[in-house]
Amino acid sequence: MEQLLNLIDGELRPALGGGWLDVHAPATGTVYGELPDSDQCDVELAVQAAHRAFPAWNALGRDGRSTVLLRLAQAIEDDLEGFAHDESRDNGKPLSLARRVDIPRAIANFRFFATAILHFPSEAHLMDDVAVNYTDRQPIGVVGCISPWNLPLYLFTWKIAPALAAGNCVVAKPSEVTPLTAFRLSTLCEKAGIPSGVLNIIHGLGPKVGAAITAHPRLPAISFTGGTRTGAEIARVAAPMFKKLSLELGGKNPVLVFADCDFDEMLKTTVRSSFTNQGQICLCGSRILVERSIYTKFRDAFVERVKALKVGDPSDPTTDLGAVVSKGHMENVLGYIELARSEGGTVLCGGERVQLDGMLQEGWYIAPTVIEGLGPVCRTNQEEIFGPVVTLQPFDGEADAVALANATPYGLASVIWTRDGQRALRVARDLNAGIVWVNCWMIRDLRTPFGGVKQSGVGREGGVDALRFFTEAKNVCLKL
Ligand code: TXE
Repeated sequence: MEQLLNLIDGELRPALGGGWLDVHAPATGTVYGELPDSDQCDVELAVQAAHRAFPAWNALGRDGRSTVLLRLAQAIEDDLEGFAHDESRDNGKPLSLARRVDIPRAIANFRFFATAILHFPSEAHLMDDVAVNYTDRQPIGVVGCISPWNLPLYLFTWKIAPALAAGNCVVAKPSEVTPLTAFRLSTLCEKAGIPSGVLNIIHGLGPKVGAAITAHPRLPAISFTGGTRTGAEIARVAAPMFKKLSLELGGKNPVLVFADCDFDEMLKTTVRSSFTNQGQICLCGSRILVERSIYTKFRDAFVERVKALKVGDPSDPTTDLGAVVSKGHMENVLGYIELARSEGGTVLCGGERVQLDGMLQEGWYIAPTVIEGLGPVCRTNQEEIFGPVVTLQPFDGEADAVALANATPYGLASVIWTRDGQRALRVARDLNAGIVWVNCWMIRDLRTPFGGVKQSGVGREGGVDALRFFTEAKNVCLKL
């Protein structure tokens, strides 16, 4: 049994209350470890430590902090295999995916913000011979970061890296469903030179630890990634406290396939954008909208490719889909497949739990599922399922495609497949989304603003947007 610990004030320690929570391996459905069942007392300890550590961390300066974060990035890279195995075991995703995407991106997050802070621009405004203004972007002080289970280390570091680089100290909470790589990271901090109290990692339940972070009066900013419902709860608590909030929430992302697209490239990429990480990425395309003239051709070719995907042992290099993250989530996704059937949908492939054999027979596996025959307003096409499930809908012309694409309460990401450049520009302009990919998916430049509109969240992460979120702008006006 692995025993995971909190990191508070530079010390790895259990919860003050002494309680423990089970952690499961989705591939086998078994308990592999336990994590501290922390509560507001542990959060209080961490907040005090972080405030004590802040002056020296801020005084270290951008160069000093950059050096420490680069050392931490290197320490993760030196242990990439270990982190990848832990991430796969904890989340159920294929080891090949953790090795190729999750851990390299966590390393890149630290390296990106360790250098971005060195070039973080500020402004001056000269008023002829009257005065000169400069904008001083100072760190907020101590911030709260709460992250989800789908890309555990990738999204955990996406928040703490800019927060730390900007000079803040952090009280962070990884998901209780996938705590392992955050714990592994905490064992590297001291050697990397992260001073005690600068980064504090508290494990435990959302409504206990996450809620305590959200409500803590000495955490003036909260950066959250997770479900829209939880995001609304965090906003309900934080808004009357006038906290600064970054909310990266759910999505119901459309993929618009026009008849003039590069069919083979589109098909290959659309299988990826549908089922990577078992469809558990907020950027996955779950509603595929196809121009009617090629609908049948697309449907038959797509279903054939999906049927060929291998659901299997995450440690097997030939596996395309591993296990979904928890028993509860598996049941939730299977429930949505039943709902789709009851709403009149036709399941073209998948649609059920996959029972593997041997050690894996109790694992939480779902066959990649393609559904057609549902209109835009049913629950299946309105609600985030966040599993290996996509729906197909035909459209007639550009205006119909855009209307269908925008017809949900979400607005995070979207994909357009067309060879017509003018049409790509027009449709990209008209889509209610924070991110639009044209003839590609998941190409990520960390300098770009990342986030969504409507119920997909508030604010933007990435690049200067993240550094501006984790700093406060002060206008200083000097009379000449
Ligand atoms: O997220 P939660 P979950 C969506 C997806 C998924 C749904 C729920 O639809 O099915 O969200 O997933 C902490 N106060 N996305 O359960 O509950 C919790 O402990 C403060 C999309 O993982 O939002 C965890 O650390 N914190 C998303 C974090 O919030 C609370 C990625 C996320 O948990 C809390 C993941 C509370 N009251 C899920 N309750 C994306 N945009 O990528 C929970 N938490």
